[in-house]
Order: sequence, then C-alpha cells, then structure tokens
Amino acid sequence: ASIPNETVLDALIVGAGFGGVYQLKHLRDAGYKVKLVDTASDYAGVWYWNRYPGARVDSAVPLYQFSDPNLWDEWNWSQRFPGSKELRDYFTFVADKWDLRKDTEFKVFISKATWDDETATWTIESGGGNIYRAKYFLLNTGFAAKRYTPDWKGIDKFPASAWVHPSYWPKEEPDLTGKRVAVIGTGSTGVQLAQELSQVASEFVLFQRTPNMALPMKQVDYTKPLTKDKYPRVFDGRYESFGGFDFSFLPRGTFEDTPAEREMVYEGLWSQGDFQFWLATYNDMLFREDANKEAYDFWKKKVRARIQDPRLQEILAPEIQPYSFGCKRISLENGYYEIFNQPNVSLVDVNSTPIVEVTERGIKTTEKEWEFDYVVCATGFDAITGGLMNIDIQGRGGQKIAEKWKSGAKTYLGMATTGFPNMFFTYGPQAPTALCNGPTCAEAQGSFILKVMDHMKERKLQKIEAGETAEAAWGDDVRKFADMSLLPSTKSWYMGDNIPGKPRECLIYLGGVPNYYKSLKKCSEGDYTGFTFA
Ligand code: NA7
Repeated sequence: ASIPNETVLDALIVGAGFGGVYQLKHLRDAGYKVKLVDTASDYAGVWYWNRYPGARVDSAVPLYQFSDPNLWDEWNWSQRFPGSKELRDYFTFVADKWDLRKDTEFKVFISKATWDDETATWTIESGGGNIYRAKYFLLNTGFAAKRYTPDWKGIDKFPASAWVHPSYWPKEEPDLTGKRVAVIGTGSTGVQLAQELSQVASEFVLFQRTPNMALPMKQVDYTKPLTKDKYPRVFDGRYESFGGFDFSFLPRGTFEDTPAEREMVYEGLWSQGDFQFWLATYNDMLFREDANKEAYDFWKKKVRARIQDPRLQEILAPEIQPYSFGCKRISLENGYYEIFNQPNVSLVDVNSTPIVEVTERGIKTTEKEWEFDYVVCATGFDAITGGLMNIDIQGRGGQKIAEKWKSGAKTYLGMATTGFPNMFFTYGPQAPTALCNGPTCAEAQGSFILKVMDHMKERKLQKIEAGETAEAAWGDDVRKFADMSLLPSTKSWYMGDNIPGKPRECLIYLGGVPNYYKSLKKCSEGDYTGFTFA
C-alpha cells in the first residue's frame, strides 16, 4: 500500500542545474518514470543562487549551453559571457521547450537516502517529509552547493542583515550606493563583486589572502543573433578539448619556441581573452615549473602595468611567483586591476595584517578596525564533495558516504562509489569537474547514466555497483595525473585546502576531458567493465 507523500520512481534526480535538467529530459524521453527535485524554487542550479552584483559565467557562449539544436537555434545570448539573470532566463526557456515543470518539485531539500539491498531501492527523504522510492538515485548537486564562511571570532556581532555570503544574495537588493562596503575573498566571486561594488560604494575595501591570477575576460556584447552554422561542429569538438571547450593546449612545450615566438604566442592568447591563456597555451604549462614561471612572468608584466601604486602591484602581482600559475581556479576579469587606482578603493593583505575578529562595526585586523555598512563574505564553498556529503546517504549495510569519504573521496569514473549501488553523481570528485565546461560534463555524464539504465533494463538487472578493484584503479589514475601536474604544489580548493580539516587530495581528474570521455566510452562499450551487477 502506498503511504501519503510517497512517490515511486525509476529515478530521483537531485539538482536542477545543467546536470539534473539534462537527465530529466533524456531519461523521461527514454520512457523512465523520473522526478527532478531541488532546494531552490526554480531551475538554474548555481545560477539560481548566485545573484550577487556582477555574477556571470566565465565559460563562453556558444559552449555554455545545451547542445540540442532545438534550443540553440531559437535562443540568442546577449553577451559572450552571460550574466546570472540571463542564465536563469535561459533555464526558464529550456524548462518550457523541454516541458520540464510537470516532473519537477522545488523547495525540496533531500536530507537522507537509504539503500535497501533486498528490494534494490533507494528510499529518499526530504526535510519536509516527502518520501521517494526509486531504483536509481542521481545526484547533481554541483560543486558549489555548500557555502563556506570561516568562523571568525565575533562573527555574530556584526548586524546579520548587513553580512552576506554572495551565493545567498538577499531577494531585496541592498542599495550599496554611497556605503562603506567590504568584500572578503578574491576568488571568481570576489573579483566580480569588487568590479561592481567599487563603482557604487563610497569606500570599498577588499580583503585578500592569495592574489588571484585573473585573466582578461574580453567580454563581447552581441547586438544581433550569431551565425550558428558551425555550432554542430563546435559541440562535437568539445570532447577533444582538455577543458571541454572549443580550444585545446598547443601541441608543443613552452621551450620549443624561441623567447620571441613565445611572446607572440602569449600575446595572441591574451588578446583572445576567455581561458585561452590558461587552457590553450603550451601543453607543459600546468606540468613543468619552468614553463609555468614563463606564463607567470608574462601575466605579472601585463597586470603590474595596469596598477599605479607599487605597493599594490606587489600585493596583487608579486615579483616572486607566489604559487603555480593556473593551479588555483583562474578567474576572468573585466577592469579588476584598474579599480585599485580609484581613491575609494583599499586592498588589505590579510597575510601581513590578518583578520583578528569581527566586531559590531566591522572587521578588526592586526593593524586596525575597519568600519563598514555592509560586508560580503566571498569565502567560497566546501567545493565538489560538500554537496554530496551534506546528505545523509546510507548505502549497502548502512555504510554512510560521509564515513566512507572521511579520509578522501573514492569513486569509479568520478560517478559512482563502491557500497552505494544504483547511485550516480555528476560534476563530483575525481571527474574533470570545475576544470571542465559545465554543460560538456553534464551531457557526457548524463548520457552515460542513460546508457547504464538502458543496459540494466535490457538485461533485466536490478543492481549495479562500482567494483572495488575498479574504484582503486580509478583513484590511482586520478593521483597519477595529479602528481604529473603542479596542482599538488599549490593550496586550492581543487586540493581540498580551503576547508579546515578536509583531507588534502586532488579532487579533480586531470587527465582532461578527452581521456575522461574515452574512459566512459570504453566502460559502456565494454559492457560496463569495472561495475558489478545483480
Ligand atoms: P573561492 O574561489 O573558493 O574563493 C574564496 C576566497 O575567499 C579566496 O580568495 C580565499 O582565499 C578567500 N578566503 C577563504 N577563507 C578565508 C579566510 N579565512 N580569510 C581570508 N580569505 C579567505 O570561491 P568563489 O566563490 O570566489 O568561487 C568559486 C567558484 O565559482 C570559482 O572557482 C568558479 O569556478 C566559480 P585563498 O585563495 O584560499 O587564500
């Protein structure tokens, strides 16, 4: 007998961003009974939450969208790097075109999921008392679902209404014109906020711990629809690009060119904007220290030329390279370095003058107390694993995911984990996540899941689970690629460094999208080698 609030499904899909939306459309088209749920009250995933001034994607159009011609043929972007509002509008358009709403439930926070091995079903519970029983549990919680704020002493003293994490921007847009405003953090969010808020605040103060090696975005406004005849080829080509984009590393190393040739190559990449200076450069940049230093030196020269004050030049683009270029997430900027030439802007280097405490009036460093009307705490997320480990997931034998991953994430193909049958996750640990263009990964991983489910249906199988040997081998592969690269030499959220107590490990697969895509293909074409079935 069914109980009230209970829904029986083939698959419950969690997360209404690119990953979840793709799965709802394609699994339903294939005849599965599915439902999509999200904590938010509408589609767009990370773009539902990130509404702070200046929020925009830094993966360029046309690849930052679904590859379905029925969508891109009709949809026209207004900019090369669309803003958060336009991205939400895009999701509304997709929801209508793909008729998603009838199978979506919003304001549903999945708090718990329990596997029953007898019946081969997941029982999934929401905070609000809904119960879903599903054969498959598909998690698309994204890499930034769990926000992070350091627990500074006195953090409760500053008025709560004037202290905000940017991924939770107030619905009632605060008017910061003429106000004294602080931003803490210089990741992509901090950079975008600084560009905007420094233009309206009477006093704007940015607290920096590590300089962001930001690259010029080279935004373009599209005044008329783009010509789209090359789109099918561009979409096909993304699986041959390291980052799932329409550009790839050069087929040669940094020192195969003469210094003069190198300068020309760097200038060319720089002028194109986007992530080209990061992911379309010499193929050894992320792997060799001397090659990396060449890139840094060029970056430093370009950036220092834009900052007037030598003291600020040294904080923002230090003479001695502070960490490996491109081994923290590169951000794209639009006039970021120029704001430091404005009289209303100050930069606080929290390495030389650390934050001691938060007070009723502002932020106290070892140097002085800064007073503010508004503080934006752009200190990031428990990236990649936070969203998954936030849910009380209990697999075979009652094993909890948070327990299993306590000393580090363990996955097969970055999509499944031993002991948790019929559960898949996208944009999670040990996949190209966060180095990969989001929609590229969403489609590759989503199609893999669909193929798995079809395979199971055809063979009347009930359970699929990552095998232990395959999981161990995948982990070795992830570590092998990481160790070849310079990433472990740098503190970053890619390495789990930003969250106190989080194990230090490379959370992403650095073999690149082409190798990753090949691994998925090899697995599905080989009758899912590495998985066990029942
Ligand atoms: P990020 O990239 O994690 O940035 C967080 C920033 O906050 C970063 O500059 C941190 O410095 C800084 N931070 C964190 N804790 C502290 C403390 N305790 N004191 C001072 N500063 C601190 O998050 P974003 O939201 O900017 O971007 C997330 C992703 O969204 C981004 O990478 C893109 O993929 C889009 P740190 O560098 O760790 O020294």
